[in-house]
This record gives sequence, structure tokens and C-alpha cells, in this order.
Amino acid sequence: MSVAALPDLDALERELTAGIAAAADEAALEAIRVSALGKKGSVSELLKSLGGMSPEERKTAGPAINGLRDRVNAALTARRAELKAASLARRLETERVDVTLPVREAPAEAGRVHPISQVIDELTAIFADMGFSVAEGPDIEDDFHNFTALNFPEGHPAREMHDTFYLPTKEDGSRLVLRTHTSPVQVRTMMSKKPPIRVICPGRTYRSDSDQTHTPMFHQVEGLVIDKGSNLGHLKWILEEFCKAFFEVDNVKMRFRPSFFPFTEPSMEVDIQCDRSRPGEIRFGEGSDWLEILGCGMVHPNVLKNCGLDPDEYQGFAWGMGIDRIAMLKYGMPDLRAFFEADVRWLSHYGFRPLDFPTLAGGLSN
Ligand code: 2NL
Repeated sequence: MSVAALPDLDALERELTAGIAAAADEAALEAIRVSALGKKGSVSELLKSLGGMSPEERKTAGPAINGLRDRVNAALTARRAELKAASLARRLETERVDVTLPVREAPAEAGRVHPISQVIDELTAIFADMGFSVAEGPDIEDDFHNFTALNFPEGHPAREMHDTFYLPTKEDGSRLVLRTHTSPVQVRTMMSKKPPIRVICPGRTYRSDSDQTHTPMFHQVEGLVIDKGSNLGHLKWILEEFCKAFFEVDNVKMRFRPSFFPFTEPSMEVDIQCDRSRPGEIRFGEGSDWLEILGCGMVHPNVLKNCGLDPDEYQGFAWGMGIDRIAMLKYGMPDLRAFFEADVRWLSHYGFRPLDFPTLAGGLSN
């Protein structure tokens, strides 16, 4: 029986291990594996040849060939691990993250909240804490809700005080108005809800007036409380708590001066204590200057009657203030008109971060 001469196993092993060691990537390594251990690979062919050998030959050739296969496999596995580690190291090098860089702003955070919206959110949070809800109503009103119900007599000069914007007169002679204050919202509330009533009404208001300190559209917030025993003591406490919370001071002196509004009796204007000795800066709750910030009073019995409430059963108080003005005061903005110019640069400077809404616990102006 002829003995097929075994090829030089040592030479084959040297060739394969050198190739494995030199393989530059996983694809090259795989090509070597196929050439040695694939179906027609050099080592696979040797393994197949064992079948044709005599038991004698197999005794020496078997362990030699199997040993070769095991060492080639081991070399392949080791080189594969090396290549993997090298490629991971390369990725770590190129995909390195600098955690000290500032976080890029998410699109949802790039916008800014307008100071008027911010201030409305702030005062809503303060009054909500005192049990008030928010009421809203139409910007276009009728004469009854804007004037008559509020005790402005027909043809009374007080109507002229408001520089009203009128819509074109209708066929029946009536004409709608752009509301000159947010009081009509409270009129609607009194006519549709049973006391006790505790509401604030923030919103847009309109008067034909335009100069350094007046824009034809501006914002007001009014408050209304109606109950059986509501009195000026309650009003004073509410306004004091509001001023302390809004201007973020522990104490603030307030001065109530007699005034006149058709819809309240008695009527008062309210000043708060401030310090204006530093140029370009106002501080609240200190100093010896006074600043007028709102008007208020006990709801006139005629207004209660006009809204379907019995003045012998119910009484209440109301107040009103300009939102634009208190926003300017709190956030030191010099020009009212900038509020309504929609200048993005102005907004990015004076605006507030979205999703950062004011809470009493978190500090309103964060
Ligand atoms: C001011 C003064 C004020 C009211 C508004 C009011 C509303 C109803 C009844 C009675 Cl329904 N009063 N509102 C009362 C007093 C003053 O505003 O200077 N605003 C800028």
C-alpha cells in the first residue's frame, strides 16, 4: 500500500500563522480562515486525507494534523480579539465626547417667553394660591358690558375718558367697542355665576392713545371678590400679599388714596413704597418714595344690581392694574413700545426661558 507523503506540516503552519499575524482587518483574517479551514481549505483537505490512511499512518498523522488545526484555530481567535480591540480603540479615539462643552440648546428651549406672558403667569400663580380662578372674555364687547353695567351713565363724560375704539355703527344704531378695560369679563362672571366669586381677569385692552407711555393695545388684570361679608380689610390684605409676592420682598408699605371710578364706591388708588434714589433703578419695599400701581374699591351697588345681584345680600371689591407697567417696573424695561414691536433680539434679551414657568415655591422670576 502506497503511503501518501504528508506535506510539510511545519511549513504550512508557519505560513498560516504568519498570514494570521499579518492580517490587517477582519476580512483578511476571514480569507485566511477559509483558505485553511473552509470546505476546500488546506487544513480541511489534510483532515479529509486521514480517512484514506492506514491505522499505522493515522496514528502519527492524526495528532499532527488535529494539532495543526487546533493551533490555527487558536491563532485565528487570538488575532480576531486583537483586531477587535484595535478597532474599538480607534473608535474611542475618533468618537471622543468632550463632556466639558456646554450643552447645546434643544429647539424647544431656543424660544423665549414674552415678559407680558411671564408676568401673567406669575400673577396667576400668586392669585391662584389665594383661591382665585382666571376668567376670560371677548376683546370685542357691547356697550352694556363695557360701560352701562359698570355704572357709566348714558352720555356721561366718563365714557369719553376712555378714548374708545368703536366698530362701525350697526343698522339698529348700536355699535360694538374694543373693550377699554377687562371689567366686562367680571360683569359676565357676575351675571353667570353665583357668589362667592373670586376671579382675576388678565387680558388685552384698547384705547385710542399713543405716546411714550401709552400704546393703543395694552394689558390689564382686574380682580373681583363677591361674597356676603367681603370688605376693604380683605382687599387690603390681598393686595399686600400680591405686592410682596410679585416684587419678591418681605415687606412693602402701601398707601390707599381716595379716588373716583364710576364702578366702585368708595374708590382708591394705591401707591407702594419704593426707593428711586439710585439712577435707573427702582427698589420696592424700601426707601421713602411712592409709586402708583393700581386702582380699587368696593363694587358700586348699581353694578351689583345691573349684574343681577342683590346689594342687600352681597357686597364685594375689585381692583385693576396695568400689566405692561408692572412688567416694566419689575424687570427694568425702559420703553413700553418695545413690548409690541416683535423684535426677536429684544425678546432674546428680555424674554424668559420656556418650560421654566413661575411657581411660588420655585421663585417666580427664575
Ligand atoms: C385702574 C383701576 C379698577 C375695577 C378696576 C371693577 C370691575 C367691576 C366692578 C367694579 Cl366688574 N370694579 N374693576 C375697580 C377699581 C379700579 O381699575 O386704574 N386700572 C388700571
